[in-house]
Amino acid sequence: MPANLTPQYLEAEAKFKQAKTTQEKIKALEVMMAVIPKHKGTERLRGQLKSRMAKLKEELQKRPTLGRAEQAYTVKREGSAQVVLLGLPNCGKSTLFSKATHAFSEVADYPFTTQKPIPGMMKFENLQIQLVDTPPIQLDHIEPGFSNLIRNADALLIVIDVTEDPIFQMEVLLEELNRMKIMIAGKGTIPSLEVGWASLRALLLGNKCDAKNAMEGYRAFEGRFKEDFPLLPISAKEGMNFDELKKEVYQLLDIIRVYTKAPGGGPDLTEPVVLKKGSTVEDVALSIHKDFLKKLRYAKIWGSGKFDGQMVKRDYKVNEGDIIEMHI
Ligand SMILES: Nc1nc2c(ncn2[C@@H]2O[C@H](COP(=O)(O)OP(=O)(O)OP(=O)(O)O)[C@@H](O)[C@H]2O)c(=O)[nH]1
Ligand SMILES: [Mg+2]
Repeated sequence: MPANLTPQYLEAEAKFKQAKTTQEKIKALEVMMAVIPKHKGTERLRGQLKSRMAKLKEELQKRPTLGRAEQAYTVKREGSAQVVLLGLPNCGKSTLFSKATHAFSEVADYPFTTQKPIPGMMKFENLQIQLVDTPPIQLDHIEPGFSNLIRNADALLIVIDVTEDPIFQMEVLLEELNRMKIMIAGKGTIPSLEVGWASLRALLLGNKCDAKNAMEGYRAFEGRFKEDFPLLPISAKEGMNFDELKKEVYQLLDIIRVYTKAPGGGPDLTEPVVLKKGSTVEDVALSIHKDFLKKLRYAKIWGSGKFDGQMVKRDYKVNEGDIIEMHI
């Protein structure tokens, strides 16, 4: 018997899939349980939802309430994505952060200047991406909450000072991430992980490339890690390669921008709809309003290698830059 899931259900399911925290997952699951059609065809699915809910609630209870240090590490997400900076003391995280976001974070020539995460917004074309400056990673001591901050991010920017044994710095970072059960991947597909592990995309930044003899350090670093990660030589101080940096961050995020327009009107190219790669016309409709998703019959699309104004179905996969006209 077919399940005949309703648009409301699918919408809640999409939210569930995108949920980052246990609370968000529970909220979405509650909606899924409330709106799922109650007939024989959904019996098994309803059972699965129920046991998923029980597991999530258990998870929530097991977690102790947040201590002060953990609270300091909770950063409210803003903009199209959250990207966390990571690096050893003095590598130039705050210099990069301040330059890229115009938000304030203290810079000093001594280590351990930054003591808690600081969010700021980086503009890239018509998007705002949140960057989070962080205290330095140190060997064998990770503040409570740091691991969650990293896990909840959409991607990482790993900052390395190329004038100070860059390969060693990267090894220390990989070791500490490993201790937190966080695997970073740059290129290719992310392998499936054991329970309790998280994976994130990372871009490696070889910083201080303006300094004397810095490029030698960068070359050695690049030689060692370029197979596995995207990397870029930068100077946070001088803003070297910042345009490239923003582009690479965008690529790392695996997102696309599409634009909507009303029949007869033009698109607003300053207001992109930001979606995960692989999203469909239905996801675009949902991002406008859930009623839209319910009523949507078809869409017309400009871009996508299609001829202009081609009619497409609800499950059509949209591409970067597409302009979509919804018909209800
Ligand atoms: N030459 C050069 N120096 C830099 C660059 N970026 C940062 N620095 C210097 O490196 C020192 C540390 O910079 P910060 O931005 O405070 O480094 P941080 O990684 O935030 O340091 P912590 O907060 O202590 O972890 C300062 O003296 C900066 O001026 C760069 O691109 N080139
Ligand atoms: Mg700092």
